[in-house]
Amino acid sequence: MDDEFVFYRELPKVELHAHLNGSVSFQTMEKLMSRKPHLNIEHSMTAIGKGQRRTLDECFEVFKVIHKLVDTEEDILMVSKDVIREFAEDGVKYLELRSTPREEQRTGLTKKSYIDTIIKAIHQCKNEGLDIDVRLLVAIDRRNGMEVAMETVKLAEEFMLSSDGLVVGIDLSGDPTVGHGKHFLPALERAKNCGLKLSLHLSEVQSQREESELLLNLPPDRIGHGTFLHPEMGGSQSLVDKVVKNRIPLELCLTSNIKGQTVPMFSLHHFKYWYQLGHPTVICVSLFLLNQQCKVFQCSIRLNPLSFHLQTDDKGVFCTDLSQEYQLVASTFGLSQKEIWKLSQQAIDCIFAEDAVKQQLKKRWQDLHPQVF
Ligand code: 6MZ
Repeated sequence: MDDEFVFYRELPKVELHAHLNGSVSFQTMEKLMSRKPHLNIEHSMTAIGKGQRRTLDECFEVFKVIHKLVDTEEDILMVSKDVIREFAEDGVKYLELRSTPREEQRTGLTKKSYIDTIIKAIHQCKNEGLDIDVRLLVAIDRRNGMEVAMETVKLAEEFMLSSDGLVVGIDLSGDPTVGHGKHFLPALERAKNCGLKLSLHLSEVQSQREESELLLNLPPDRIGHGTFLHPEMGGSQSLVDKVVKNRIPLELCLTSNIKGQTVPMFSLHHFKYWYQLGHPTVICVSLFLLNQQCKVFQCSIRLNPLSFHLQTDDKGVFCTDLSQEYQLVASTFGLSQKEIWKLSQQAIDCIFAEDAVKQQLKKRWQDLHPQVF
């Protein structure tokens, strides 16, 4: 193993954008497939391998296949525990999973037992001593419409009160080309008012500009993707201004955006836009002109009022992990290990768990800090 590889594995990391059923590994898929051989599902139907790409539509077809394989409490328990363990093995110290509660008449699965089972998995992982702190966001799938969205929020509210702080928020996700965000406003407002945090997929595709304007007024606590928010991608300055004014962190998922073809190549990823926006001062610009890019980045981290974080989105479907995502950003945008370290540390401030957890994580990062920088 080379030093680079070891550095990214050992880097303590925070994962805030991980869809449970998109995060199922090859090994767990094997187990699921052997439980349900009659479905005739193969790996090529559940994952997008190296060098492959799909349209976003095709990605959503993949989730439908995975959902067929994960339809009992037993499956959900196994999948959740495996996913948590794999994130822990990848050096993730704090994880926010998100998942859409489903019911399956055939197997007796209910939306409540769906969430209960994920919570059970979180507890079991903790009892097994895994070095990872896990929280859950209950997801609204926009394809299911506004009534289901409201039911989902009510369910999340109940769990927020009964789960000892494990259920912390709501995710709005699903096929971005379906439905309009305005229909979800009442549900999202209710969630916000009762203390659930909001992480919303925004401007994942270009056609969502008007919707993003509306949803940014809530405002959300974090943004998923935000690929088309900025003017160079067909968004607008007013969208960017709202994000900046409210200091809303962005969850950035590079491999997911490339494989889902919403971004044509890594070097054009909007990471770059938000990074450069972090150079509003003369100091940064002059450093940039001196071509001291490392210093510029240090500066941007200190001065940048925004946060953008690297996340996996669907590590199983897109065949990646968080260590790879960090390494990818470093190699694409020329960041040093010291800058990468700061990037991972910065994510702690954007977690939805209470302040005491933030303080514990900051202490962990301090203790794990390498001597070399
Ligand atoms: C929007 C996504 C997504 O909820 O069954 N999901 N929604 N954009 C994406 N970018 C690729 N990736 C995943 O996990 C799978 C579900 O997460 C959402 C979709 O609703 C998908 O069905 P769960 O655990």
